[in-house]
Amino acid sequence: MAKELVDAVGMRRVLTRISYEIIEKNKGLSDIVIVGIKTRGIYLAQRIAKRIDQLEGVSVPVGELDISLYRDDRHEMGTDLAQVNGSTLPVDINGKHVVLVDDVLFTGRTTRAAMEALIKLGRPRKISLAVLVDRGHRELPIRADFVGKNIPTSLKEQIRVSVAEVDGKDAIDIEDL
Ligand code: 3GP
Ligand code: 5GP
Ligand code: MG
Repeated sequence: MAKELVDAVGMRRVLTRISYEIIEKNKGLSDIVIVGIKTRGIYLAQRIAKRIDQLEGVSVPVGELDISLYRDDRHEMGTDLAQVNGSTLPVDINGKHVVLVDDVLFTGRTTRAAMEALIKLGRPRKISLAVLVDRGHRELPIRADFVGKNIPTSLKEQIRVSVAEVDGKDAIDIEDL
Protein backbone atom coordinates (compact mmCIF):
# COMPACT_ATOMS: atom_id res chain seq x y z
CA MET A 1 0.00 0.00 0.00
CA ALA A 2 1.38 3.40 -0.97
CA LYS A 3 1.26 6.43 1.29
CA GLU A 4 1.67 9.91 -0.12
CA LEU A 5 4.32 11.89 1.76
CA VAL A 6 4.60 14.94 -0.49
CA ASP A 7 2.04 16.29 -2.96
CA ALA A 8 2.51 18.49 -6.03
CA VAL A 9 2.53 21.72 -4.03
CA GLY A 10 5.04 20.29 -1.55
CA MET A 11 7.26 19.11 -4.37
CA ARG A 12 7.26 22.56 -5.97
CA ARG A 13 8.26 24.09 -2.63
CA VAL A 14 11.06 21.61 -2.16
CA LEU A 15 12.47 22.29 -5.64
CA THR A 16 12.17 26.02 -5.05
CA ARG A 17 14.09 25.71 -1.79
CA ILE A 18 16.84 23.67 -3.47
CA SER A 19 17.01 26.31 -6.23
CA TYR A 20 17.44 29.07 -3.62
CA GLU A 21 20.13 27.04 -1.85
CA ILE A 22 22.04 26.58 -5.11
CA ILE A 23 21.75 30.32 -5.83
CA GLU A 24 22.86 31.22 -2.30
CA LYS A 25 25.91 29.01 -2.40
CA ASN A 26 26.97 30.07 -5.90
CA LYS A 27 27.22 33.81 -6.21
CA GLY A 28 26.91 34.68 -9.87
CA LEU A 29 25.94 31.20 -11.06
CA SER A 30 28.19 31.79 -14.06
CA ASP A 31 30.14 28.54 -13.93
CA ILE A 32 27.29 26.19 -12.96
CA VAL A 33 26.16 23.23 -15.06
CA ILE A 34 23.20 21.20 -13.80
CA VAL A 35 23.30 17.52 -14.76
CA GLY A 36 20.24 15.31 -14.25
CA ILE A 37 20.62 11.56 -13.79
CA LYS A 38 18.53 9.33 -16.03
CA THR A 39 14.85 9.48 -16.10
CA ARG A 40 13.38 11.51 -13.29
CA GLY A 41 16.54 13.32 -12.27
CA ILE A 42 16.57 14.94 -15.69
CA TYR A 43 13.13 16.50 -15.20
CA LEU A 44 14.05 17.64 -11.70
CA ALA A 45 17.25 19.20 -13.08
CA GLN A 46 15.25 21.04 -15.76
CA ARG A 47 12.82 22.36 -13.17
CA ILE A 48 15.61 23.61 -10.89
CA ALA A 49 17.25 25.37 -13.86
CA LYS A 50 13.91 26.94 -14.81
CA ARG A 51 13.35 28.13 -11.23
CA ILE A 52 16.87 29.61 -11.05
CA ASP A 53 16.15 31.47 -14.29
CA GLN A 54 12.84 32.79 -12.89
CA LEU A 55 14.47 33.88 -9.64
CA GLU A 56 17.78 35.25 -10.91
CA GLY A 57 17.41 35.72 -14.64
CA VAL A 58 20.36 33.41 -15.28
CA SER A 59 20.08 30.59 -17.80
CA VAL A 60 22.02 27.64 -16.41
CA PRO A 61 22.91 24.84 -18.85
CA VAL A 62 21.34 21.43 -18.18
CA GLY A 63 22.87 18.10 -19.17
CA GLU A 64 21.87 14.46 -18.84
CA LEU A 65 23.55 11.29 -17.66
CA ASP A 66 22.10 7.82 -18.17
CA ILE A 67 23.28 5.39 -15.52
CA SER A 68 21.86 1.90 -15.12
CA LEU A 69 22.11 -0.32 -12.12
CA TYR A 70 22.65 -3.95 -12.91
CA ARG A 71 21.48 -6.09 -10.05
CA ASP A 72 22.25 -9.62 -9.14
CA ASP A 73 19.16 -11.79 -9.11
CA ARG A 74 19.04 -11.61 -5.35
CA HIS A 75 17.76 -8.29 -4.09
CA GLU A 76 20.56 -7.68 -1.66
CA MET A 77 22.66 -4.77 -0.68
CA GLY A 78 26.11 -4.56 -2.20
CA THR A 79 25.19 -6.36 -5.39
CA ASP A 80 24.53 -3.43 -7.69
CA LEU A 81 26.90 -2.38 -10.42
CA ALA A 82 26.27 1.11 -11.64
CA GLN A 83 27.14 1.66 -15.29
CA VAL A 84 27.03 4.73 -17.48
CA ASN A 85 25.10 4.31 -20.73
CA GLY A 86 25.19 7.77 -22.14
CA SER A 87 25.44 11.45 -21.55
CA THR A 88 24.48 14.69 -23.20
CA LEU A 89 26.35 17.62 -21.81
CA PRO A 90 25.54 21.03 -23.28
CA VAL A 91 28.87 22.61 -22.42
CA ASP A 92 32.46 21.79 -21.62
CA ILE A 93 32.54 20.93 -17.91
CA ASN A 94 36.22 21.80 -17.47
CA GLY A 95 36.54 24.28 -14.63
CA LYS A 96 32.77 24.27 -14.06
CA HIS A 97 30.78 23.56 -10.94
CA VAL A 98 28.60 20.57 -11.84
CA VAL A 99 25.46 20.06 -9.75
CA LEU A 100 24.30 16.47 -10.15
CA VAL A 101 20.56 15.96 -9.66
CA ASP A 102 18.88 12.64 -8.87
CA ASP A 103 15.45 11.69 -7.58
CA VAL A 104 16.48 9.28 -4.81
CA LEU A 105 19.81 8.77 -3.03
CA PHE A 106 20.12 5.24 -1.68
CA THR A 107 23.41 3.28 -1.63
CA GLY A 108 25.34 6.05 -3.42
CA ARG A 109 26.48 3.78 -6.25
CA THR A 110 24.67 5.76 -8.94
CA THR A 111 26.28 8.97 -7.72
CA ARG A 112 29.70 7.33 -7.69
CA ALA A 113 29.23 6.16 -11.30
CA ALA A 114 28.00 9.64 -12.27
CA MET A 115 31.07 11.28 -10.75
CA GLU A 116 33.35 8.85 -12.55
CA ALA A 117 31.62 9.62 -15.85
CA LEU A 118 31.99 13.37 -15.29
CA ILE A 119 35.65 13.06 -14.44
CA LYS A 120 36.21 11.08 -17.64
CA LEU A 121 34.57 13.87 -19.63
CA GLY A 122 36.60 16.69 -18.14
CA ARG A 123 37.87 18.26 -14.97
CA PRO A 124 35.04 19.98 -13.15
CA ARG A 125 36.18 22.54 -10.56
CA LYS A 126 33.62 21.13 -8.18
CA ILE A 127 30.86 18.52 -8.14
CA SER A 128 27.82 18.88 -5.87
CA LEU A 129 24.83 16.60 -5.41
CA ALA A 130 21.17 17.55 -5.15
CA VAL A 131 18.54 14.88 -4.49
CA LEU A 132 14.81 15.08 -4.03
CA VAL A 133 14.85 12.27 -1.45
CA ASP A 134 17.57 10.78 0.74
CA ARG A 135 16.26 7.41 1.87
CA GLY A 136 19.40 6.32 3.73
CA HIS A 137 21.30 2.98 3.46
CA ARG A 138 24.52 4.37 2.03
CA GLU A 139 27.18 1.83 1.01
CA LEU A 140 29.74 4.46 -0.01
CA PRO A 141 31.02 7.65 1.67
CA ILE A 142 28.69 9.90 -0.33
CA ARG A 143 26.32 12.59 0.89
CA ALA A 144 24.11 15.15 -0.80
CA ASP A 145 24.75 18.90 -0.62
CA PHE A 146 21.10 19.74 -1.30
CA VAL A 147 18.37 17.44 0.05
CA GLY A 148 14.67 17.83 -0.64
CA LYS A 149 13.41 15.41 1.99
CA ASN A 150 15.19 13.03 4.33
CA ILE A 151 12.94 9.99 4.41
CA PRO A 152 14.33 7.13 6.51
CA THR A 153 13.23 3.84 4.96
CA SER A 154 13.50 0.16 5.73
CA LEU A 155 14.84 -2.12 3.02
CA LYS A 156 11.31 -3.50 2.68
CA GLU A 157 10.05 -0.11 1.59
CA GLN A 158 10.63 1.97 -1.49
CA ILE A 159 10.06 5.55 -2.41
CA ARG A 160 7.96 6.28 -5.46
CA VAL A 161 8.79 9.56 -7.10
CA SER A 162 6.24 10.72 -9.64
CA VAL A 163 6.95 13.61 -11.96
CA ALA A 164 4.29 15.09 -14.23
CA GLU A 165 6.44 14.72 -17.37
CA VAL A 166 6.58 10.91 -16.96
CA ASP A 167 3.90 9.91 -14.47
CA GLY A 168 1.19 12.49 -15.08
CA LYS A 169 1.47 13.95 -11.57
CA ASP A 170 3.98 15.22 -9.04
CA ALA A 171 4.22 13.28 -5.77
CA ILE A 172 6.46 11.37 -3.40
CA ASP A 173 4.98 8.16 -1.97
CA ILE A 174 6.36 5.44 0.25
CA GLU A 175 5.26 1.87 -0.37
CA ASP A 176 6.02 -1.64 0.78
CA LEU A 177 7.90 -3.80 -1.67
P1 3GP B 1 14.23 6.82 -12.54
O1 3GP B 1 14.85 6.24 -13.76
O2 3GP B 1 13.32 7.94 -12.84
O3 3GP B 1 15.20 7.15 -11.45
O4 3GP B 1 15.22 2.27 -12.00
C1 3GP B 1 14.08 2.60 -12.72
C2 3GP B 1 13.10 3.33 -11.85
O5 3GP B 1 12.71 2.52 -10.76
C3 3GP B 1 13.75 4.55 -11.29
O6 3GP B 1 13.25 5.68 -11.95
C4 3GP B 1 13.33 4.59 -9.84
O7 3GP B 1 12.46 5.66 -9.60
C5 3GP B 1 12.59 3.31 -9.59
N1 3GP B 1 13.12 2.60 -8.42
C6 3GP B 1 12.45 2.32 -7.32
N2 3GP B 1 13.21 1.67 -6.43
C7 3GP B 1 14.43 1.55 -7.01
C8 3GP B 1 15.65 0.99 -6.56
O8 3GP B 1 15.78 0.47 -5.44
N3 3GP B 1 16.70 1.06 -7.41
C9 3GP B 1 16.58 1.65 -8.64
N4 3GP B 1 17.65 1.71 -9.40
N5 3GP B 1 15.45 2.19 -9.09
C10 3GP B 1 14.37 2.14 -8.28
P1 5GP C 1 21.76 4.23 -5.36
O1 5GP C 1 22.63 4.12 -6.55
O2 5GP C 1 22.09 5.41 -4.48
O3 5GP C 1 21.62 2.94 -4.61
O4 5GP C 1 20.30 4.46 -5.89
C1 5GP C 1 19.98 5.66 -6.50
C2 5GP C 1 19.26 5.43 -7.78
O5 5GP C 1 18.39 4.33 -7.68
C3 5GP C 1 18.44 6.66 -8.09
O6 5GP C 1 18.63 7.04 -9.42
C4 5GP C 1 17.02 6.23 -7.82
O7 5GP C 1 16.18 6.51 -8.90
C5 5GP C 1 17.05 4.73 -7.65
N1 5GP C 1 16.46 4.36 -6.36
C6 5GP C 1 17.02 3.72 -5.33
N2 5GP C 1 16.15 3.51 -4.35
C7 5GP C 1 14.99 4.06 -4.77
C8 5GP C 1 13.70 4.18 -4.22
O8 5GP C 1 13.37 3.75 -3.11
N3 5GP C 1 12.78 4.83 -4.98
C9 5GP C 1 13.06 5.35 -6.19
N4 5GP C 1 12.09 6.00 -6.83
N5 5GP C 1 14.25 5.23 -6.74
C10 5GP C 1 15.21 4.59 -6.04
MG1 MG D 1 16.77 7.83 -10.37
